Amino acid sequence: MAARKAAGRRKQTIGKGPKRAPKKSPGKKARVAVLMGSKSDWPSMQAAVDVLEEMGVGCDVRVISAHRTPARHSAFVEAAEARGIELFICGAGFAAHLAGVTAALTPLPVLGVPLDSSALDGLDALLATVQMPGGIPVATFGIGKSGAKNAGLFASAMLAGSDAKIRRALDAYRKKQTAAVPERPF
Ligand code: AIR
Repeated sequence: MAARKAAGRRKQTIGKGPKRAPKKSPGKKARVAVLMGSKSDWPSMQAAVDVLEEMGVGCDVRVISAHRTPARHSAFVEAAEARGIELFICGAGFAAHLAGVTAALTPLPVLGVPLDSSALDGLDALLATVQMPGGIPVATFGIGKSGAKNAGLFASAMLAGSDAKIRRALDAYRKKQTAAVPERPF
């Protein structure tokens, strides 16, 4: 039991550790892999993990770079489906090939999040992620944190079709969001 807990904690460690490690996912079977090209992407990609946690979706969070760690990338993606991963969320900045190469390595759905870490404010990553050649699809979201948040919500919605618990959590999320919008701006 203690060993399992420790393994769960290890799985959530990114580099030397994010500012706030995801809490709920370690106990849950990971259904979504959240990949990011660098530890420096964590402040944006945390938005996806926060949403998945709120929806009760277990996730496996990794730093994997299509350019800097290609062997880690292919090993992880090729083993993922057998481990129970059902879809990928991939966030990267600059010439962002993480989502596209992930999609090349697996038929599982890949959601791409372009990140605004370069001098081009994410326009480079957006084009690199969205402009996939026909045959290898990547569902591409908006640039940065809001794109990561929406990718987390979209992933949850994909899983909700066959999981009533996630569907209820999504309904509650929408209700709460609607109730939080004031009628007037003053
Ligand atoms: N990156 C890392 N390997 C491939 C890519 N595209 C991206 C990361 C990050 C940016 O390069 O996703 O957004 C800068 O990374 P770093 O580590 O230099 O801060």
